[in-house]
Amino acid sequence: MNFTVLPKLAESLFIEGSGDITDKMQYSATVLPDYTTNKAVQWSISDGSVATIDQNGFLSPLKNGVVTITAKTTDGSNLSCQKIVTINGVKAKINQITLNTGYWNAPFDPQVLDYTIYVSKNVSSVNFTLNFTGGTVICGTYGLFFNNVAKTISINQTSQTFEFVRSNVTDCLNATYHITILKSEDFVTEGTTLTKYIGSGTELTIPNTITEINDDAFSNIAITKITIPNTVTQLATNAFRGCNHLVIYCNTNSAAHRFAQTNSIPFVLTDAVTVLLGDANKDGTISAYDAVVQLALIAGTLPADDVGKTASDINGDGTITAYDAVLLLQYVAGIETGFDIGKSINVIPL
Ligand SMILES: [Ca+2]
Ligand SMILES: [Ca+2]
Repeated sequence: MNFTVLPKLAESLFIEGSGDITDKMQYSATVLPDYTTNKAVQWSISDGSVATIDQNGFLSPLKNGVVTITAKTTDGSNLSCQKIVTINGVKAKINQITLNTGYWNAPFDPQVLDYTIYVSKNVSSVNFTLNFTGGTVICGTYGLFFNNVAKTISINQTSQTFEFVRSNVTDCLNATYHITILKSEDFVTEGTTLTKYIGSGTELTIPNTITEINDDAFSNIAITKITIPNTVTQLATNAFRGCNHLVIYCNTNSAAHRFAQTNSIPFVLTDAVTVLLGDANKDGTISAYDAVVQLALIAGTLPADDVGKTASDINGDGTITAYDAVLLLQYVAGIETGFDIGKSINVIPL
């Protein structure tokens, strides 16, 4: 005996979600009975100039008004359900505000009305460019702005707040955006965390008041050298995103040293000591006395330090032996040894 399992069709459908909204809203459609095989629905809206709805039921108001949204089953049952939605309090939007300089505390979002922008302390004017459709945008004494046309505004004080009033948009409330321009030191901080570098230098030293460096603090700028003090104990992975020619200057075993190693960024250890190869007693000259020191190091009668040990190991095999002393004495006697005795070497104290 053969059984054929037939799909269970929807028998009823209703829309869940508010009928009175002021902002975006996601609607859902409940399809019954629960064991309906295909519960997918298709969404539509009566007036696309008032609001839009996507196929996840996500409604985005464009202006105030009344719309009817419809959910329709797609399983062949041909059921549909409608809901009347009244939209109130929609604010007119500026789609984008850009400046020719500065660092925004947050990315521009048409729904967010207040921002702070940090500019370098020697900036005397900025160009605002606004993008909007219909209506007007007026900013204080600077008057009317035109869509996508840059306007230059003087920045005379350390901190200036500009009010952009978006108005005359049909069936929308006016919106007032506030943008504060803050003249800042090149290193913008929050507490002791460095959030952004806004200067134009290419060789920088992080102030020793900084303990943390945030993601993108230096992203995509042309710095070639940065000195990071030991006070910095945390560096975010993407602090130097896109800084392709960067060399980090730091101390051995500092957070910056580990960061450079982990992220394969070239580094220079600034606490390295320069010593002449062969100068076992570190007095700046090579003499027969250095061979005496070498022998004392071998005998253990003189305490060894990393710099002296490295300077004493003429052939660089990792140990100090009588052979190293012989090479040194040959050098003192003017005999060519084939080793770089007398040349500067860098030693990192451990
Ligand atoms: Ca010496
Ligand atoms: Ca040796």
